[in-house]
Amino acid sequence: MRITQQQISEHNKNARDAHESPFAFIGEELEKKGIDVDLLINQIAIFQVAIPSWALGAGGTRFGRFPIGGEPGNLEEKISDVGILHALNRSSGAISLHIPWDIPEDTAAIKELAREHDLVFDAVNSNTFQDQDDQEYSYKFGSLSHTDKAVRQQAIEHNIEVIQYGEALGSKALTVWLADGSNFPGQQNFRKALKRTSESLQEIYAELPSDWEMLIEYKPYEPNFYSMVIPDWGTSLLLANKLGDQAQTLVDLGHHLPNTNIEQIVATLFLEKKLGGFHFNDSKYGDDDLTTGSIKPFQLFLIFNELIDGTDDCDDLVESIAWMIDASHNVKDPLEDLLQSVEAIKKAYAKALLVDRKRLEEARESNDPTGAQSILQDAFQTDVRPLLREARMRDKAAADPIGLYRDLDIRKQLIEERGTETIATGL
Ligand code: PSV
Ligand code: MN
Ligand code: MN
Repeated sequence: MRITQQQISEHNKNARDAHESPFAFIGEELEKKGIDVDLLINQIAIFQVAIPSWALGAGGTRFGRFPIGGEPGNLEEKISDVGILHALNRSSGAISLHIPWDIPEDTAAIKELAREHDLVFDAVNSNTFQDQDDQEYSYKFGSLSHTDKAVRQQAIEHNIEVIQYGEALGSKALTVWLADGSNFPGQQNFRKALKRTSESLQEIYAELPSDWEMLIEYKPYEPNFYSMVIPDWGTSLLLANKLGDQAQTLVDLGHHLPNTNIEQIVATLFLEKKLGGFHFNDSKYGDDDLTTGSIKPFQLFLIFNELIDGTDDCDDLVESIAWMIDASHNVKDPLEDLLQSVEAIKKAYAKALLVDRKRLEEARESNDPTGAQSILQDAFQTDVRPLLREARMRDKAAADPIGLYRDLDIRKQLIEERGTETIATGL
């Protein structure tokens, strides 16, 4: 299933009339403020967000799963799904693999297939939070932190194997998320567990190619509900600092306790040159993995505001961080949900680019909170949708990706191709 350039240009021809006047309006408004609109559109266009291979099916919860039909049954079909997204928005040009959920058996063929869809491979993710059929030791009581050296060794070797797969595919980062921790007070020796984790990570780090990064994710609870070995950004940063320059912290937006000031964490990590990547999603209560921007779009904007505030060159910023989605889709079509997430991320980025930084800094320096708030609100409340649409149309993507997805009845075609029984591996 592929979307043709002709389908996109026909769709765009029909969309052009309705697009022209809102685009002209915002263009004029921004030019009046001295903003170079072409430059802005270019900045929006080059921003790419990686799609996780584990979020292309209906996720479900521990209470039930409601398959959507036409789910990708193998890695080739997952790449094809991400290809559909990228053809529609030209903003999802990378895929992030979770191994062993998605083992690239023939790496050369998989790489070639991705190239045909104009996709590259983003960070590879290891999995030591589930037991696999052919595995010798269980991760029930942890992996890299386990009390038994043999279990730790098995988890270390798995991570090294994941790096090797990633190398063959052209990835440049390994993301490590550990479910290790304890469910009850007294169960685990905190100090020993952290020390063992640090030592295990050293062994993996030693195998990291020189142009790679190791991204260390943190999470306060789940699946362990009393303690996690890497519960917060402080612990992740501490481990990354011990490892060296190639180790960085990865911020998953859902991995914070309610009301945490995530933008401040982002600012601190960025200042320390230790912010390696994001897992974007949204959350009302915990690690809800909802569509990015569906609950707290202002928080997303504030995160981008910190990043842009902390850099001299936005193109460098876009290049230097691994931008990924990590969401689950219980009731929506996953492909529609992912399109919405990418759109929300790019909207937040575009709005943050509009902040009048000179005036904001003056307001801060003169202790004018009212002025500072107004400057941020002015950018946040700008309707940037025409800019994103223009960026897509210039890039030969669809003016309205979800609209075209629906017009072409892509889900129906996928169901005809793959049936209703396929279940995508992943969340
Ligand atoms: C854990 O909750 C997490 O956010 C990690 O990134 C995992 O690798 C991912 O979800 C998929 O289960
Ligand atoms: Mn995550
Ligand atoms: Mn998570």
